[in-house]
Amino acid sequence: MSRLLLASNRLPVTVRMEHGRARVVPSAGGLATGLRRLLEDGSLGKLGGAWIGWPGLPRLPDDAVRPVVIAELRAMGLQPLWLRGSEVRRYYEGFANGVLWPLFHDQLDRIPLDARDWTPFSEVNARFADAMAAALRPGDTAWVHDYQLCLVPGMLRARSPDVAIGFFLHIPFPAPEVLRALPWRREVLEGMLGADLVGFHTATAGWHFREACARLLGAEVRGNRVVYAGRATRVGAFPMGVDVAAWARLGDATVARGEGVDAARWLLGVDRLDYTKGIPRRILAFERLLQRRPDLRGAVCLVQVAVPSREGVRAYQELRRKVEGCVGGVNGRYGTSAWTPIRYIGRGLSPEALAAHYRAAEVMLVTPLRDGMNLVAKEFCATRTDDDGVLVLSELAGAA
Ligand code: ADQ
Repeated sequence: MSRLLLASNRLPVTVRMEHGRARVVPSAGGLATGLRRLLEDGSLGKLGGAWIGWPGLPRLPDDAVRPVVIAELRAMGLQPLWLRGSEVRRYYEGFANGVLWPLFHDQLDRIPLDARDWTPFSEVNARFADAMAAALRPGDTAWVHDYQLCLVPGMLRARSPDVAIGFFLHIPFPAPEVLRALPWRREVLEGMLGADLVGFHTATAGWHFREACARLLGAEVRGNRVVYAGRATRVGAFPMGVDVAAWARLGDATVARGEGVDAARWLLGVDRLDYTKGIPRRILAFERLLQRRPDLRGAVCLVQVAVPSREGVRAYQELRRKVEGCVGGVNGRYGTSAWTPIRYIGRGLSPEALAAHYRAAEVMLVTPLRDGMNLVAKEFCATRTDDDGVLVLSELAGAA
């Protein structure tokens, strides 16, 4: 039987150490929520498949705990790839999130001048390729996810030449002129071209990729295929969706329980705390609304839910301070003892609580500066079985 073997930087669950014991909890973020259903509805198990990834611990667990965690994960079809503290700092925070993430979101000025974590980045990609090659049997399909593992398809191809490999990028792919800023653009493109099929959320990302292969590698582009080094790679757009029925049920259930009823009229933002999501500008826009429309003061409020992420990266620590400062500034300037203009929730919410927020909002603000897709916009639409509510959606999100 042909099996499916997945690899992503993070597993769909995170292992946390609490008082010497390991606890397994769902991971946050788009990739995890988007693909977790494969695990939950048993599709991965039925395919006899496995999922390789980092369980999110900042260091190796003790010898005493490790076998217990491994057994628990294996029962779920998951295979942990442990990262050492230095690998988390250099491969993950340094290169993947410090260089590739801003570059692929067109934020060139956020790339550090001394980008020096390429070597650990490619070493960890090689460890993933080794782990996949060891787990593969003839006839299996390998499915590699996202920018953190962009070198894996090429490395796996070198180890297992005949395996069918798919690669999916969850974030935008930049225009060739932007990618030119990366000294290792050849390696990145060649890594992705190790796959038989490269998928993006949008046609634009696929077009950028084909153009980059032609201009920066000299590859031949034939329709949606890129021919390079004697092999053809198909490129396609496969926009990711959400579980519409599940979000609709969650939304209806919160209304049935009478939750989310509030005298104020809500504008709502729900994001990972990330500089690509446009949170400070959203707050400035809300302040401008209060300036221009004094009649709305006391009548509307902005509810911003922001779950912290990548807290080890300096840009994210600075963003957090900036957002908290903006919120405090607006509340200080306009708030009264009876009304707080911005209600800020600086942590993650459960799906039930998120659904209650989506249903309570009059206006949903999804205003990223650049976003591969953005699932929040789709979750909002799916919960609104009442056909009410307004979605303000940035044209710079794939979801648009
Ligand atoms: P993200 O950048 O993480 O994903 P997004 O697509 O919006 O962005 O997904 C976020 C997910 O996390 C949503 O399912 C949402 O419900 C959840 N979430 C966000 N804030 C939350 C909060 N405060 N509390 C609880 N849950 C919260 C990346 C890319 C996106 C792409 C996805 C999937 O950046 O462009 O859509 O992967 O490919």
